[in-house]
Amino acid sequence: MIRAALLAASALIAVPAAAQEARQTANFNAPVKSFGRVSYDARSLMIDGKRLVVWSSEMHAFRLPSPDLWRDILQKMKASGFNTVALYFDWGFHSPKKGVYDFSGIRDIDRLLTMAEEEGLWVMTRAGPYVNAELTRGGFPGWLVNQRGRARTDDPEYLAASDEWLTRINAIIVKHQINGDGKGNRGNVILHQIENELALTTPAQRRYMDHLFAKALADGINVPIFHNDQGRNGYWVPEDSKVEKTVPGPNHMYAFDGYPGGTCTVNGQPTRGSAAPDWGYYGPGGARGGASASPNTPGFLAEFGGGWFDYWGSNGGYECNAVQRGKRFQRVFYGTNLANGIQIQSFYMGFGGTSWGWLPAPVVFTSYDYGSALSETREVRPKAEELKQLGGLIAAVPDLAGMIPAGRPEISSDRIQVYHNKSPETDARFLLVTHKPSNGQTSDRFTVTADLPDGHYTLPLELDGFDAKWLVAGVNLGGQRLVYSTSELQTILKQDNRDVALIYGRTGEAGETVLRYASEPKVTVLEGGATSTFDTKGDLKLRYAHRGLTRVRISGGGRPDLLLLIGDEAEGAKFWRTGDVLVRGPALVRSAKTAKGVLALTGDTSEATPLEIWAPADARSATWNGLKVATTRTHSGSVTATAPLAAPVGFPLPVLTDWRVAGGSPEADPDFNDRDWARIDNRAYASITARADGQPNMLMDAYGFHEGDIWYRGRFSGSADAQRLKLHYGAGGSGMVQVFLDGKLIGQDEIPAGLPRPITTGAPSFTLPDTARAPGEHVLSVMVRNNGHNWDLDADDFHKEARGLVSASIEPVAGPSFAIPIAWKINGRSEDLFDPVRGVPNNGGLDGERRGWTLPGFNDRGWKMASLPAAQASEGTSWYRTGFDLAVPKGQDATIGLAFGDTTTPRSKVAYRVLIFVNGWNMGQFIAHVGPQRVFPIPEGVLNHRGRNSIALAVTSDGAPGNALEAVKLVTLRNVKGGIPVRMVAAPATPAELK
Ligand code: IPT
Repeated sequence: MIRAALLAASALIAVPAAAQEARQTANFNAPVKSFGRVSYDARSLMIDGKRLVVWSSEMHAFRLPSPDLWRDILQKMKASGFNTVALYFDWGFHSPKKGVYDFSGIRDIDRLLTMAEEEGLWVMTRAGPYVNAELTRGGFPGWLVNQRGRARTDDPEYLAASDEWLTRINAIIVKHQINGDGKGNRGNVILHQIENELALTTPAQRRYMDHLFAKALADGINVPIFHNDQGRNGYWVPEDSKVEKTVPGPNHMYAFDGYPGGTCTVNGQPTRGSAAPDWGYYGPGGARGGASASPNTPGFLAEFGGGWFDYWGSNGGYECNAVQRGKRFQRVFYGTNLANGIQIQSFYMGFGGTSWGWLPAPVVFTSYDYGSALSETREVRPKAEELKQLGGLIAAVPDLAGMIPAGRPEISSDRIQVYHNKSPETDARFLLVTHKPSNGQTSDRFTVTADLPDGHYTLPLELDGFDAKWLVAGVNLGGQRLVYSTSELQTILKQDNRDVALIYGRTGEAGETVLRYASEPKVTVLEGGATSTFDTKGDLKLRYAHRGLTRVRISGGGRPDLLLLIGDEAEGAKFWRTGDVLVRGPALVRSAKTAKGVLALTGDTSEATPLEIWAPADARSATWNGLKVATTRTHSGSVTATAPLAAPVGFPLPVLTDWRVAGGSPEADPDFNDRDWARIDNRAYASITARADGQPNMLMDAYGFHEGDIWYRGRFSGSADAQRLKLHYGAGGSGMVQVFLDGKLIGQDEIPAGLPRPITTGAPSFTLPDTARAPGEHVLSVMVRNNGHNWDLDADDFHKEARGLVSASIEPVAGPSFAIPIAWKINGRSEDLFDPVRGVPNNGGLDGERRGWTLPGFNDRGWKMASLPAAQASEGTSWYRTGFDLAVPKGQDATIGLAFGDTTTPRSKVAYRVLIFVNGWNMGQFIAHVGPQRVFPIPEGVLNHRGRNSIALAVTSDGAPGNALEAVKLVTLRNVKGGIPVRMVAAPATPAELK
């Protein structure tokens, strides 16, 4: 079934050019509401009474099944300038069976929240029960699809189920709240989300929301509670909003989601489809909309597009999405949000990761890279460097929190607009300079004239192509007074009795920075070129071009010494600020800690890298990743390493040989023993899919099988009427069915990708061979590959669409319509997991999975030798296994992947599909003829980087010539020196360890 809802998420919102004229959309006199250490008014969130721009991005621990690496992601987020991380939790990931929950190992949320705190990030928890997130069933557990009452309503059965989950997840979250749990536990959670984009606002939904809200409070949630509206619709605004046409709900704060700015087309080309929307102070205002829908709470985007997901059968949009919603987009769009008073912004995703195993909903394939700032391979993308600069400004200028419109400046060009905001407390200014409309791409030189706190000034500016400038003016920074700068501020630090400031601009562009002094200071250009003038107002004006790195020392004038570093953008990107230390050079700086005079730095290098450090005087020597660094002092108050930091070394990857192969569809054999299989009976039918009258309930979920492959065996008596088999089945995105009669494949059906709206069910017909008409018993064996249940985006029980067989009839081609009786049995992976350590998403119902053929310790010596590419295709499923050793050099962090066939094209000409198991972990699905993914990154911890590994591939084919496994090789996708220690995730290694 094609559903418009599946696409709704990518809809563009057309927005007229910004008017820069602020509307009164917020109640700046709203009283402060306090929740322990967290409070807010209409202007911003506050922590301990201090205003804060919440600058956040999202990660999903369940999409990285190697808990040690969660820290890597959190460190990279922090280093990229974020002060907050947003976390979804996936109910179904923790609950294989009603009443059964697991929060251990890869599901250890307590550990995740502790890590976030240790890495110095605030946390927004988004606990569902429904989350969407391109997860199978949108995060609902498999067993929930058997509930007949409507989900996401106040149906008692549904509420009881969701309470089961909430009781457990809330118990973990409350311990990590900034306000503590009242029992001595405390952490960094500052905001908590209930539900997700519930756009149906019926009375039953209202009662449901009331229930969730009351449940959160009863469970001890004591930070502000919010819900994320699907768009700026005014759904579930706080009761005291009292804005016409909005829907009140039980929330403390109102938040909404938005993904404007276009996505990559199916051709994989970025576009600049729309301008940045004014979803706040400068917007159309009115009854429905963002800040104006909830005038007493700050602008809050719980999700703002930081990329987009990609579909089965696409042309591989992730690199494109990283560009579409990448550098410049971030400056223009995120800046417009900030200017509009969106004081809480979370980018979805900051790190997308991998929808390994059976996590994905039909709308996505295995990779959930998302084009986010941190790639699936854990690379810090160039767009993350820009985020570091923007986040650096937000951290350096606390006055940005709680700003309000300050009036329209004069602009010399009508192709330019400037959002001008001020802090009511300090009068500091924020000037966001964009094209008008903001997706303009012209090159312009112009002036902006404004009454700034220190006087009336005219700023000469440039905007070259799609871009924005985030400028601050009239602001106290450390011991300095910045009158204005046409450069952007990346950071400023106070070290002992001096300030070190880093500003940057586009390469080659002229810049000027004006600082205020009591008397003329001494200006020394230490490196590069800059000129200065001093006037009677006390303004020191520096002029320079942004090229490489210019260093200027300013002393005297009644202020502490200032070292002003002026870089072009690329220079700026080389700097990392960690606490009160500034480091220049490495590809990443993770931490800087001074103890006993030793500054211990950790981080990554991707090449031989010079290192320069500005640190307070108490740091007398330095180490990098534990090794002492010999340094010399520079004339700009820093030290430089006398030798560059070492580059990572290349390392060889083994060629995958010594494959072994075995047949994997024993269920097709007419003599297969299905004694233990469940009989198809007439149990309750909870699906939204209509079925033909008189058919029993054949759906896999009804029998407790929810993920992956499902087998049916049906016995019937041969007769002249056994001419055709008609099936109706559900199998998710690019799912399939294979049909065997008496041990021989008689056909298969694959659901077309239907890009970008996945088709999820099929109704094929198969002509039965003559043998079906021979008298006696015949056995039909049917395998359905279920590529995920639908999400429930529109709260219409879409996740209850049928999976597995809906109906099957054997009938004559012509003549009276009647069906031959079939006695069916069914088998799959049950709710009692045989591998609870790897958990819910890891396994489906293949015979080889149950036998542990996926596991590193399985003994395959009895299997036949094979080599790849496979010479011959086999019908049904065949298992290929091999092992290999890795020796990634110590102290290096690499991402290694598995690549199938010709990686220069998204699709093979031959048709087959593969479930990829690495050391027993189901790391995804390769569908050769559908694509686009053919390289599968395997995280360290699942992969043993220094030792033995095993691969098991379940290859499913129709057996036609050529439809066989292509070459499989290991590839290094990223390699740096540094990283963090990663242990192997403990999990069963041999079949004997399975339950
Ligand atoms: C929004 C969801 O809240 C989130 O879970 C995810 O699905 C995201 O979209 C897309 O990746 S839904 C919305 C944009 C209508």
